[in-house]
Amino acid sequence: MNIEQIQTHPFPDQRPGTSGLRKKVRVFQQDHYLENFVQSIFDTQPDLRGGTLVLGGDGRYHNREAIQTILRMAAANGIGRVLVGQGGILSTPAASCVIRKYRTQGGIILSASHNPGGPDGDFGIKFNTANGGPAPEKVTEAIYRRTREIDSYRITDDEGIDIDQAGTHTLGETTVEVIDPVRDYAALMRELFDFDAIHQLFNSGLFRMRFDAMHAVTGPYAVEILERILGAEPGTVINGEPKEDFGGGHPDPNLVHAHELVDLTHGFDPVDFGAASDGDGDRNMILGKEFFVTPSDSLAILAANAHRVPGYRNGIVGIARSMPTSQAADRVADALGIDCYETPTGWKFFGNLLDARRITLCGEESFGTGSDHVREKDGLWAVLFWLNLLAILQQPVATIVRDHWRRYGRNYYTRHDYEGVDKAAAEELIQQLRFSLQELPGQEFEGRIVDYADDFAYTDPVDGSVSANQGIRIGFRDGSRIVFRLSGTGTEGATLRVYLEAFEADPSRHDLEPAEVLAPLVRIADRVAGIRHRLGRERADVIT
Ligand code: VG1
Ligand code: CO
Repeated sequence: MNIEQIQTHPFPDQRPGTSGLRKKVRVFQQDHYLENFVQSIFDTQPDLRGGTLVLGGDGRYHNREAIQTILRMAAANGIGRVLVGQGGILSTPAASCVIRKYRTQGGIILSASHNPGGPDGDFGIKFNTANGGPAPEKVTEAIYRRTREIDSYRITDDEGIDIDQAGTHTLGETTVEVIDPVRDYAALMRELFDFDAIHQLFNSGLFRMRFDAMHAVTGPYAVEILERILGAEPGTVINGEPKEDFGGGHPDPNLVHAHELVDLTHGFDPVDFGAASDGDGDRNMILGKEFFVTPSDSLAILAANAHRVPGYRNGIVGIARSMPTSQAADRVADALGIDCYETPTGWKFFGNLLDARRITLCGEESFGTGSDHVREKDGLWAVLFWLNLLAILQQPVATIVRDHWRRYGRNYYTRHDYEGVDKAAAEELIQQLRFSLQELPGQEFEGRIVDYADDFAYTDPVDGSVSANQGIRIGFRDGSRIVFRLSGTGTEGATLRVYLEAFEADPSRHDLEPAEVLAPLVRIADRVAGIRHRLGRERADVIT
């Protein structure tokens, strides 16, 4: 093995966004592009030298090539040992699990999550620290600064190794262990949930579910855990074979993109329970018979019922939700007498709270739910949590949710995404909103009076770090809210997200159409921000 020092030049656009560096595959295929970013990780993370690195991805197009490149660079940079998922596969939560279980110094996850894959699709890379979680901003900023000055990287001239056979290989001084991507994760799930109760539920003959893996990474995890271990009937997992282009689909588990699953919960002989996960396995969608559970409600319901599940039997110490997530979880925290934290969008902001044991559960409106069992959101975990509750409560999903609303009130919620809009126009829209913040409080719109308007800034209660400009919040006296922010995961133009929420305490008004209840807020959002006028769009592209 020879180590080569390759000359390179900085790329200006390698600042990680909400969740790692995401770009078009073609951008990553440029000479030196991936290598520069990986070398910048190694240069800024000295603990990896002589330590252990976890490596895997969601199996999308370019995953295998990238894995080989990173292995050769790891060997050239003195990484002691690499644990790589067989076939280059590790779901995001499984990678987090492996990083923690083997007390490694961190991991590299290759994924663009729910973004489409294939030669014309997206690719991504993310560094997770030794706690198993996405690197906090001070680490991603250090990596980014390094990418701005890098002039060479180190790589071996090896062929790479066979990542399809489990076992131990060596690359120069580096040990490469190809591991079963599912085993450690499945073992962790068994510790948290009552597998016997779920097994009985599947065997009762009275319960049917479908899990849509969307041709993405959770296929092998779901088949092993749901069908093989828990005894769900074969065929419970649909679209279970991971594909490099996700079968041409958009692996985003929501009502728009997972419509095949949605259809199975409707019409003639619907299934009792439907669930789906995204490209890298960290998101989840939960459906009952003709019933959709919003991710914000799901977090609140899991929190309210956590004591029923073995892994959380002793109760939860606190909850956190990202700022745009509905305030349903806050009401549960209130009732339990525990803290509820409001953090910026992105899982990296939960890490410190989890490490400091201030919270047990956390979630985001974007179909992300998780707990202190790993440091990523976890799609299958949420599905198993729901299955455990269904097995214990012996009630339909819809009944559980309606009971919850009766007790805590209902937070009607929706998100409107304006995708691929002109970047300058979207930034201008946010800027104008910022200018108008001072004048908004006290103003009345359609009978609602603005209580506060601000640009959300977060001070981490554990390390004191401050993250400003995290989204515009407009809160009304009746508890309703509008939030505006720009996406940090897109790869084309800009995406404006508008989050709308209205609280309803009266149970006789809990069965209204969310679109109807929230229509006035949609109009107010347009009036305040000038969406149609500034972006030239009549309506949102995706409503979830
Ligand atoms: C989106 C979601 C955010 C989530 C992030 C990563 O970010 O809104 O809640 O944490 O994706 O999820 P943004 O900046 O586009 O709004 V995943 O499953 O793409 O890793
Ligand atoms: Co994801």
